[in-house]
Amino acid sequence: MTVKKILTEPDPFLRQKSKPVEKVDNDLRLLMDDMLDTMYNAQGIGLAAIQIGVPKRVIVIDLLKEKDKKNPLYFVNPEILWSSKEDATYEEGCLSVPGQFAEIDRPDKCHVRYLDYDGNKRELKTEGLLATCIQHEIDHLEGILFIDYLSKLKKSLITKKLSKQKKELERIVV
Ligand code: GNR
Ligand code: NI
Repeated sequence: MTVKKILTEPDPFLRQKSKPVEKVDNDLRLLMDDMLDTMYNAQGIGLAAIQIGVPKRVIVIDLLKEKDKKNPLYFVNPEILWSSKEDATYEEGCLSVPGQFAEIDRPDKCHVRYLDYDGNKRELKTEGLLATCIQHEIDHLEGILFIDYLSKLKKSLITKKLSKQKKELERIVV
């Protein structure tokens, strides 16, 4: 169980497409455990493996509805089978886009097929925040960030701000 470093925009790694997992084995479960630790530590509700530098199609989510009661969900090779025509709007943030938030429209409901922590095939019907979060995480597997849905101007303001912050941090650390 280890808290890993979360990659932040702009980082070319975040733009790469993650590869399907061939087998859910103990090594993969160790990765999922580390992802969960990293996510809880950063107080996020979801994390994709690519955010800690591993280009595999693995997602963890915990909406943390009840305080002090963990309810982790694991999705390996998730696929969206169906999504609703109706959209929902949520204020999204991303651990890889620190300190930035924006309202994003996505389908309100979606059905996903995936493998769970034990490698069993599963399907889940989701709506609301869980549906939004799964879609946000599946986007990471394709190298997509929520800021890609904003206007060119808004997006470039955010990336400029983040690269400036990064350069300043590097200057201090090095
Ligand atoms: O912690 C997170 N909150 C969040 C809020 C609205 C929509 C999506 C998310 S996911 C985000 C964590 C993260 O960056 N996952 O990739
Ligand atoms: Ni994210």
